[in-house]
Amino acid sequence: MKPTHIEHIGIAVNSIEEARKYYEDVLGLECYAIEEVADQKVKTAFFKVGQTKIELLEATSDDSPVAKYIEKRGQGIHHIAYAVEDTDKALKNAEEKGVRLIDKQSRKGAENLNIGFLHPKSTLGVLTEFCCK
Ligand code: CMX
Repeated sequence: MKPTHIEHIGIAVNSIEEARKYYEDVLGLECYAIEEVADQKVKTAFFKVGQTKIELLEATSDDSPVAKYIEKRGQGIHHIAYAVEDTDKALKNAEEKGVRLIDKQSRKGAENLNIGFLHPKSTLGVLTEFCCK
């Protein structure tokens, strides 16, 4: 279940409208999509950097995981998402190796990907996502 590449890096921000200025004006990247993921209580904005994407995450409610993250740690890198061939198989494989899962089964995330999270307490403090088409 080796990941093929880093699909995206999720970055928690207070405001996509404010944060995108840095990605567009300083880094020269283009925001190609803005999408709300109601299930995850976030609004997302995507920028491509080669094969990898930057995903800005803005909370859409006070109990959003991103709102809690910013409250505790401030804005910054929130998670790393690895592209895998099969998210459910990758989750099962991680669980068999003793990793605590947040998602026992994949669910739909931004861009209609099948996503699943591993708990940061089991992954050396880095919230880790698997995703596939
Ligand atoms: N990275 C690293 N550690 C994190 C973290 C993150 N993104 N989010 C929370 N933690 C840490 C907390 O700091 C806390 O550590 P301490 O106990 O040492 O203080 C611990 O994990 C538990 O956090 P919590 O705030 O007590 O618990 P939560 O109820 O916030 O749950 C988590 C944490 C990771 C289970 C929850 O945020 C979650 O389910 N995340 C996955 C879903 C998600 O983040 N969705 C948004 C992105 C959607 C997308 O990309 O589409």
